[in-house]
Amino acid sequence: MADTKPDKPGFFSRLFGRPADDEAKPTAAEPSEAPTPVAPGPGEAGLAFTTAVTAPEAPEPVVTPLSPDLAAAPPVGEIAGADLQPIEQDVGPAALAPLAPPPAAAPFTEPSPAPQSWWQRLSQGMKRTSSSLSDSVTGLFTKRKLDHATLEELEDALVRADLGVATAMRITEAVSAGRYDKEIAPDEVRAILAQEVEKTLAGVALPLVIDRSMKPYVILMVGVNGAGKTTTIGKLSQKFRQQGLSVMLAAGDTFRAAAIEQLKVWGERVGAPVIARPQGSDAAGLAFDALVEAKAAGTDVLIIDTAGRLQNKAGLMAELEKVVRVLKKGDPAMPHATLLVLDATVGQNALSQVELFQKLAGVTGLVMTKLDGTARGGILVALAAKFGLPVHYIGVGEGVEDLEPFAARDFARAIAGLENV
Ligand SMILES: Nc1nc2c(ncn2[C@@H]2O[C@H](COP(=O)(O)OP(=O)(O)OP(=O)(O)O)[C@@H](O)[C@H]2O)c(=O)[nH]1
Ligand SMILES: [Mg+2]
Repeated sequence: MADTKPDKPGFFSRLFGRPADDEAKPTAAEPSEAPTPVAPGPGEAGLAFTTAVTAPEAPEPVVTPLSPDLAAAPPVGEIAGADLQPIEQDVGPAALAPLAPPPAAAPFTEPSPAPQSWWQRLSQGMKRTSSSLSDSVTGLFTKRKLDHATLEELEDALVRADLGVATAMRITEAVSAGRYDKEIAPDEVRAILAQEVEKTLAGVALPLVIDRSMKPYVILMVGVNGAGKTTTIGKLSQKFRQQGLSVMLAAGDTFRAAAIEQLKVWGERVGAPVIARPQGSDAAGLAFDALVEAKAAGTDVLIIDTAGRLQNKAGLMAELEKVVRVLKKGDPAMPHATLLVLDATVGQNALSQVELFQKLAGVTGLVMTKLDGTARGGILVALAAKFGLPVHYIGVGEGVEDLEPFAARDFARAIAGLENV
């Protein structure tokens, strides 16, 4: 269909060969020079403050005959000196935490003598989920005939493990089929569990395919605070770079200075330029600038970070919608992928997060992080059954290799506590 709006010359029309409307204006008006210097991070500020507070000259020891105990006490200067150390040590790292490179330093340090395979990391990471399920199965099926009560208890255990009612019922039915009133070994139950989970997941385990002809293929990362968006961007960038793709990052979390710094650290690590603006800048404008830069540079993949947002922050919600709108004005197919990053530890809450972000930004795929250290990994199965959205990657740790494409069979066997045969 022909666009009948009058053409306005500007960045937008030069870039996309069609007119921009008012949304793109503020962006076009602002320069896109990057990276923009950002305010000193909280780590630096924290250190400076600590030094100022904790480095007074020790006062002259006061010699008074008040108490004989004082004679045994260390001089005041020593006491003050002793106090300085712990304060500086405590405050420094704590203040640096948001800025410190994520502990994902593995590829930049000496390789460990026996590097773990992905299966090892996955199965170990998911130990808490699998052992809580496995314990229920062992408890229920050891030397016991399959009866109605056992099946109900199994269903309850599966629901408690966050697998979702529909999947729990399917698994229970599969376990009972032809075995009623017979003994069934826990291992058999685990094998059926794995089979059924795999069936549920098979349709959603889809790779994220980068269309190299896009230049840039635009990926928007969304999710609530702390879900793992920025870390996942770093891990993904590393993967894309290893595939020979050029990557540009947009520090669209303009909310926090530390978030911009965190992305810059990742950008440096993986060799991806980072487009940033000072804290508080318009995120949609930044996204647009980054798009212009990525196009000009012929970049393969542009990944846009966004601020984590909570359901009650209407302003941040509106900002995300604006980012999507501005990108769509460039090309209705943009963003080519909108990845919702979900933290597995939130369990059932992940379901409402999917609904919210689907409405807000049109999620095209999921990444589930923090499957390590939680017993709630079953939520991924419930998500698959309920939404059928592609699950592209899962994360089982903070390291750069702790993110891998999602594979239904591996996940199903890991959750059931089976070996990978
Ligand atoms: N254990 C574990 N930690 C993870 C994983 N993915 C991310 N993290 C950690 O989760 C914390 C939050 O990650 P971020 O990437 O900063 O999260 P974010 O979504 O960008 O957070 P905001 O910027 O506040 O919205 C960091 O300490 C990460 O190292 C994972 O798969 N496993
Ligand atoms: Mg972040």
